[in-house]
Amino acid sequence: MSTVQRSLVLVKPDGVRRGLSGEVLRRIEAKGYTLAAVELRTATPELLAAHYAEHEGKPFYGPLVEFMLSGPVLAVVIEGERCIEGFRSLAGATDPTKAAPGTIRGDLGRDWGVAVQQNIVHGSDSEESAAREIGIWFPQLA
Ligand code: RTP
Ligand code: MG
Repeated sequence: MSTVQRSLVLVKPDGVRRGLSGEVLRRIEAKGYTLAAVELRTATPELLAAHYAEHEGKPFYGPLVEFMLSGPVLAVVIEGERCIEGFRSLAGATDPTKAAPGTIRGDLGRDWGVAVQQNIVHGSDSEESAAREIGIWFPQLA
Protein backbone atom coordinates (compact mmCIF):
# COMPACT_ATOMS: atom_id res chain seq x y z
CA MET A 1 0.00 0.00 0.00
CA SER A 2 1.33 3.42 -0.91
CA THR A 3 1.95 5.82 1.96
CA VAL A 4 3.58 8.80 0.27
CA GLN A 5 4.78 11.27 2.86
CA ARG A 6 6.48 14.62 2.96
CA SER A 7 9.11 15.53 5.55
CA LEU A 8 10.82 18.77 6.46
CA VAL A 9 14.60 18.55 6.34
CA LEU A 10 16.90 21.37 7.39
CA VAL A 11 20.61 21.55 6.69
CA LYS A 12 21.51 23.42 9.87
CA PRO A 13 23.96 26.35 9.97
CA ASP A 14 26.94 24.06 10.71
CA GLY A 15 26.15 21.98 7.63
CA VAL A 16 25.73 25.01 5.37
CA ARG A 17 28.92 26.63 6.76
CA ARG A 18 30.89 23.45 6.13
CA GLY A 19 29.68 23.18 2.55
CA LEU A 20 27.66 20.01 3.16
CA SER A 21 24.33 21.13 1.65
CA GLY A 22 25.06 19.41 -1.65
CA GLU A 23 26.17 16.21 0.09
CA VAL A 24 22.94 16.08 2.12
CA LEU A 25 20.82 16.64 -1.02
CA ARG A 26 22.89 14.03 -2.85
CA ARG A 27 22.15 11.43 -0.15
CA ILE A 28 18.42 12.26 -0.19
CA GLU A 29 18.26 11.88 -3.96
CA ALA A 30 20.49 8.79 -4.00
CA LYS A 31 18.07 7.18 -1.54
CA GLY A 32 15.32 7.81 -4.08
CA TYR A 33 13.33 10.61 -2.43
CA THR A 34 12.30 13.60 -4.46
CA LEU A 35 12.77 17.27 -3.61
CA ALA A 36 9.50 19.20 -3.39
CA ALA A 37 11.12 22.46 -2.20
CA VAL A 38 14.66 23.70 -1.55
CA GLU A 39 15.39 27.18 -0.27
CA LEU A 40 18.30 28.86 1.50
CA ARG A 41 16.75 30.73 4.39
CA THR A 42 17.72 32.82 7.37
CA ALA A 43 15.70 31.70 10.38
CA THR A 44 14.10 34.20 12.75
CA PRO A 45 13.47 33.91 16.51
CA GLU A 46 9.71 33.70 15.81
CA LEU A 47 10.09 30.92 13.27
CA LEU A 48 12.38 28.93 15.59
CA ALA A 49 10.07 29.41 18.57
CA ALA A 50 7.35 27.72 16.50
CA HIS A 51 9.66 25.05 15.05
CA TYR A 52 11.19 24.09 18.43
CA ALA A 53 8.09 24.65 20.63
CA GLU A 54 8.39 21.08 22.00
CA HIS A 55 11.85 21.87 23.41
CA GLU A 56 11.00 25.18 25.11
CA GLY A 57 12.20 25.12 28.72
CA LYS A 58 14.86 22.43 28.16
CA PRO A 59 18.44 23.37 29.09
CA PHE A 60 19.63 23.24 25.48
CA TYR A 61 16.78 25.40 24.11
CA GLY A 62 18.53 28.80 24.32
CA PRO A 63 21.83 27.58 22.83
CA LEU A 64 19.88 25.67 20.16
CA VAL A 65 18.00 28.77 19.01
CA GLU A 66 21.21 30.83 19.09
CA PHE A 67 22.99 28.19 17.00
CA MET A 68 20.12 28.04 14.49
CA LEU A 69 20.35 31.83 14.09
CA SER A 70 24.13 31.73 13.53
CA GLY A 71 23.86 31.44 9.74
CA PRO A 72 21.59 30.42 6.90
CA VAL A 73 19.86 27.06 6.79
CA LEU A 74 18.83 25.08 3.73
CA ALA A 75 15.14 24.30 4.13
CA VAL A 76 14.01 21.27 2.14
CA VAL A 77 10.78 19.35 1.69
CA ILE A 78 11.34 15.76 0.61
CA GLU A 79 8.74 13.35 -0.70
CA GLY A 80 8.39 9.58 -0.96
CA GLU A 81 6.92 6.47 0.65
CA ARG A 82 7.79 6.47 4.39
CA CYS A 83 10.33 9.25 3.87
CA ILE A 84 9.87 10.57 7.43
CA GLU A 85 11.31 7.41 8.96
CA GLY A 86 13.64 6.96 6.00
CA PHE A 87 15.29 10.34 6.40
CA ARG A 88 15.68 9.80 10.17
CA SER A 89 17.61 6.63 9.24
CA LEU A 90 19.76 8.57 6.78
CA ALA A 91 20.45 11.24 9.44
CA GLY A 92 21.47 8.85 12.23
CA ALA A 93 21.43 9.38 15.99
CA THR A 94 21.13 12.90 17.43
CA ASP A 95 24.62 12.76 18.97
CA PRO A 96 27.04 12.65 16.02
CA THR A 97 29.67 10.92 18.15
CA LYS A 98 27.28 7.97 18.57
CA ALA A 99 25.65 8.09 15.13
CA ALA A 100 26.45 5.02 13.06
CA PRO A 101 28.95 5.24 10.19
CA GLY A 102 27.02 5.41 6.93
CA THR A 103 24.65 8.04 8.29
CA ILE A 104 24.91 11.78 7.64
CA ARG A 105 25.72 12.57 11.27
CA GLY A 106 27.95 9.50 11.68
CA ASP A 107 30.00 10.17 8.55
CA LEU A 108 30.12 13.96 8.58
CA GLY A 109 29.54 15.06 12.19
CA ARG A 110 31.54 15.13 15.41
CA ASP A 111 31.55 16.74 18.84
CA TRP A 112 32.90 20.28 18.56
CA GLY A 113 32.91 20.89 22.31
CA VAL A 114 30.12 23.45 22.16
CA ALA A 115 26.98 23.92 24.27
CA VAL A 116 24.58 22.24 21.89
CA GLN A 117 24.81 19.28 19.55
CA GLN A 118 25.73 20.60 16.12
CA ASN A 119 24.52 17.71 14.04
CA ILE A 120 24.18 19.01 10.46
CA VAL A 121 20.55 18.15 9.77
CA HIS A 122 17.03 18.19 11.12
CA GLY A 123 14.31 15.83 9.99
CA SER A 124 10.65 15.70 11.02
CA ASP A 125 9.96 12.84 13.46
CA SER A 126 6.29 12.03 12.71
CA GLU A 127 3.51 12.79 10.21
CA GLU A 128 2.11 15.30 12.67
CA SER A 129 5.48 17.06 13.08
CA ALA A 130 6.05 17.05 9.33
CA ALA A 131 2.70 18.75 8.63
CA ARG A 132 3.32 21.28 11.38
CA GLU A 133 6.92 22.04 10.31
CA ILE A 134 6.14 22.27 6.59
CA GLY A 135 3.39 24.75 7.54
CA ILE A 136 5.96 26.84 9.41
CA TRP A 137 8.73 26.86 6.78
CA PHE A 138 6.68 26.57 3.57
CA PRO A 139 3.13 27.77 4.29
CA GLN A 140 2.45 27.83 0.56
CA LEU A 141 2.89 24.00 0.46
CA ALA A 142 0.75 23.20 3.49
P1 RTP B 1 16.30 17.13 14.92
O1 RTP B 1 15.02 17.52 15.64
O2 RTP B 1 17.24 18.26 14.73
O3 RTP B 1 16.06 16.31 13.68
O4 RTP B 1 17.12 16.15 15.87
P2 RTP B 1 16.61 15.03 16.84
O5 RTP B 1 15.13 14.80 16.64
O6 RTP B 1 17.56 13.90 16.66
O7 RTP B 1 16.85 15.70 18.25
P3 RTP B 1 15.84 16.47 19.22
O8 RTP B 1 15.77 15.71 20.49
O9 RTP B 1 14.57 16.83 18.51
O10 RTP B 1 16.66 17.80 19.53
C1 RTP B 1 16.65 18.86 18.63
C2 RTP B 1 18.05 19.36 18.44
O11 RTP B 1 18.51 20.00 19.62
C3 RTP B 1 19.91 19.83 19.74
N1 RTP B 1 20.21 19.16 20.99
N2 RTP B 1 21.31 19.36 21.65
N3 RTP B 1 22.03 18.00 24.91
C4 RTP B 1 22.29 18.61 23.77
O12 RTP B 1 23.36 19.16 23.56
C5 RTP B 1 21.25 18.63 22.76
N4 RTP B 1 20.13 17.95 22.78
C6 RTP B 1 19.45 18.28 21.65
C7 RTP B 1 20.37 19.03 18.55
O13 RTP B 1 20.77 19.93 17.54
C8 RTP B 1 19.10 18.29 18.16
O14 RTP B 1 19.14 17.89 16.83
MG1 MG C 1 13.68 16.36 16.73
